[in-house]
Amino acid sequence: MSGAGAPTITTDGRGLRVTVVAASWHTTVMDGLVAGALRALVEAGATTTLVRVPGSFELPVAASRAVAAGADAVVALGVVIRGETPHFDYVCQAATVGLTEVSVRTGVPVGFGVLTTDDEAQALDRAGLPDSREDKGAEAAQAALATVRAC
Ligand code: DLZ
Repeated sequence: MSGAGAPTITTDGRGLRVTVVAASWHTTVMDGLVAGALRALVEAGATTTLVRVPGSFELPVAASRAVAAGADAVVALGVVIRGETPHFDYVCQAATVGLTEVSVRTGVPVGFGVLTTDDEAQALDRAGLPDSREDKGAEAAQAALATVRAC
């Protein structure tokens, strides 16, 4: 975990089936997020499935279906960059509320790895790429595993 006040958590994914649901907008950033999440899950010993959807708006339904198919945890990854239209707010709101609803309704942890940034540079800095400061894909994966173990 990174950022002010972030905890240090250890994760054990052995015996867990984890589905990564990932949007496809902003390819370079998404490549970093997906790679970081899968790396963290494999290092923790989890079994992984990757589901790609078009945009972050579609993440909640993909998460819901993953839970219905038996996932022990879901990691949701997306990038929404503020534009000059209100679309940013609608997509962010739909993804955030939808993923929260899936998690609370089903009791299955959903790691939230949806970046909502003002520009692409901010997103690249959090994407787990070689020049990034942070790896939000891996952090979302670790949070999902830790929540399974905590509950
Ligand atoms: C339409 C749209 C826009 C403008 N921006 C993004 C974005 O920055 N990130 C993202 O993941 N998706 C974006 N989308 C697509 C929507 O999430 C969705 O796929 C479409 O509205 C179709 O349902």
